[in-house]
Amino acid sequence: ARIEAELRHAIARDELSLHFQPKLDCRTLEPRGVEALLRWVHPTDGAIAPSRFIPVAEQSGQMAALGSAVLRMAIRQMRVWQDAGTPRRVAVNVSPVQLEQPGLVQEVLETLAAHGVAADWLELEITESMLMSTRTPTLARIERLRAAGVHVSIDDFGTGFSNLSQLARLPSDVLKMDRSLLEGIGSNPKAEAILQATVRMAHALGHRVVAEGIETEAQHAFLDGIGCDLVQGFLFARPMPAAEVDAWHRARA
Ligand code: G
Ligand code: G
Ligand code: MN
Ligand code: NA
Repeated sequence: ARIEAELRHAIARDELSLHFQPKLDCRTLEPRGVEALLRWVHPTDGAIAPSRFIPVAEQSGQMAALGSAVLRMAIRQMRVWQDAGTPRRVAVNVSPVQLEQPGLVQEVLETLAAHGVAADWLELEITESMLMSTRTPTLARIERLRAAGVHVSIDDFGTGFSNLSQLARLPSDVLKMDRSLLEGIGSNPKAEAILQATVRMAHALGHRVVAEGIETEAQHAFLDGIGCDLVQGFLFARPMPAAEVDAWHRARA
């Protein structure tokens, strides 16, 4: 209840910010964009994890406002990167509550236009379970965003109950394999076979594949061997404030 009340002030008091975690080409390790991850630093309680406050926001009717604030912060940062001559694709996590808002498409496109950022620099991450349970109007909204050039990725793939054949029906461009799928690499041949089949099927259906939560060289080597496109994880870079992302890029150049 206290988190709920404090969250109402967090936006106005400027306690929210975004960190950005790089995604890299699996083969060449060239940087290929970032995922925006919300951070809340409360003035007395310190950092509060999104896994604690996002469910509270969803249950207390605050997720639409919070999601709007995240979109504005992300697109503002995209403009800063664009002006600096270092445009980066930014992936923003979107909650089911936001996708149910009839005004979402207009909001996203207007915010991009207001900041002079082209739609195809923006990616929206939507969880697998959300996409599977979604209703027709929501799917139509996602399709309109894609038609405007926004990329859509299926987040946390492998944690839901979908099978690979359902992937063909989803309005998406990118599949993000959940980090729980990577745990068997090097020890569980069946888990490895599932990863390989997932990449092959995703490619056959026209999706790029991102593996997230990579922590070891062995995981990276295996994923490279099965043709995974992009990688993201602590092995390469942690989520960081925008200025640290810039320093990270400069250090690699
Ligand atoms: O670092 P990490 O603790 O940031 O994120 C934990 C969880 O919170 C992840 O599942 C992530 O998708 C979710 N999350 C982080 N930022 C956002 C956000 O801006 N919006 C939504 N809906 N979820 C987020
Ligand atoms: O659900 P979503 O994919 O949006 O969540 C991203 C979450 O994964 C964030 O909490 C982020 O901090 C975390 N994360 C990113 N890379 C790694 C990693 O290599 N290992 C672990 N354990 N978590 C990671
Ligand atoms: Mn995500
Ligand atoms: Na995930």
